[in-house]
Amino acid sequence: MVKKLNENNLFLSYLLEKKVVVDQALTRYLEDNIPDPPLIFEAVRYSLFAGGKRIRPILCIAASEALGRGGADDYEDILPVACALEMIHTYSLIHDDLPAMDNDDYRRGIPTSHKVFGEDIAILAGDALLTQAFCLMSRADLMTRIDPATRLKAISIIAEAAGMTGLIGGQVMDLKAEGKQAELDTLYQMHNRKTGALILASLQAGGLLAGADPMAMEALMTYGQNIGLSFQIADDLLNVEGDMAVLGKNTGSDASRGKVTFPALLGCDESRKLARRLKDEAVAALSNLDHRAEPLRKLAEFIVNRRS
Ligand code: GRG
Repeated sequence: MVKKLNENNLFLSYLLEKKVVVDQALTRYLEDNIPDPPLIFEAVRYSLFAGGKRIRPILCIAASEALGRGGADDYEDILPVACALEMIHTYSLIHDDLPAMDNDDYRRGIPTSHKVFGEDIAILAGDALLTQAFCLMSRADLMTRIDPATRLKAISIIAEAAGMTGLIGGQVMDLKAEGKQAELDTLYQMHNRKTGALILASLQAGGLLAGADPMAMEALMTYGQNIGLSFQIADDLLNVEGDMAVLGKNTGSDASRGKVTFPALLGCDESRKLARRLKDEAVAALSNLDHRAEPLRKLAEFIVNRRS
């Protein structure tokens, strides 16, 4: 019991430490380029620093660390990509909250971007974040120890995950499925793209920058596919059973919009079991990696048990 508590505290310190590193890097990269007029910078800053958990950048860093790349120089090489992942994720949330999509008033415990800045600036803030992510990953003064072909491959993996075959395609499937019956297979496909693609890309990019061999990459990808889906199931469950005050956004919205979700299709208990099974499969995929993959194992637990 005491050992478990200590392990949990250690992991929470790990998450906090990485979040601070990512937040500092995001501030640095953003302030390298303050635009005129500053309104768009304010809108970007507002959403980027609204208290996100930084799961995707942390997964990217943890994947690289699992392969032995956890030194200070390694951080400098990985942080532009880790921060770009968070920028893309934040853009997707801003756009997802818009009246034309999910029409949400709160995100991360504060009013959504369009509620504060208006729809026009919220759309542009999302666009700016998406563009900025690719500017950041292609900056010649950063990631100087990574060979150009590897960097290009990482950018291409992330671009595909964000694009029509990934996030955007998944979002279109989600919007068009509202109010309709769907099979479990369609739900898997939709969430593998909408939520899973960027999570998988975070692990692939982290592995790639750390020089993963094919076996290690395979392990990271299997882990990524399984936690991507379990992340979405946990999110669906939080929308049914979560505490609004902890979540920082409204609950019950999926049901009222007629969204196709895992709890709607399988019930909460079965969905929870499925999330745990996927988590176990994710952890099992890392069996050939040593103790340096421990944060990834703990992250899988955190993702299915999170309250926000
Ligand atoms: C608009 C192109 C476009 C895509 C939107 C990501 C997405 C697709 C929609 C978000 C809706 C949603 C709640 C999806 C479930 C999974 C998810 C992305 C949850 C939020 O991610 P967290 O928990 O958020 O990592 P924080 O706030 O911690 O960053």
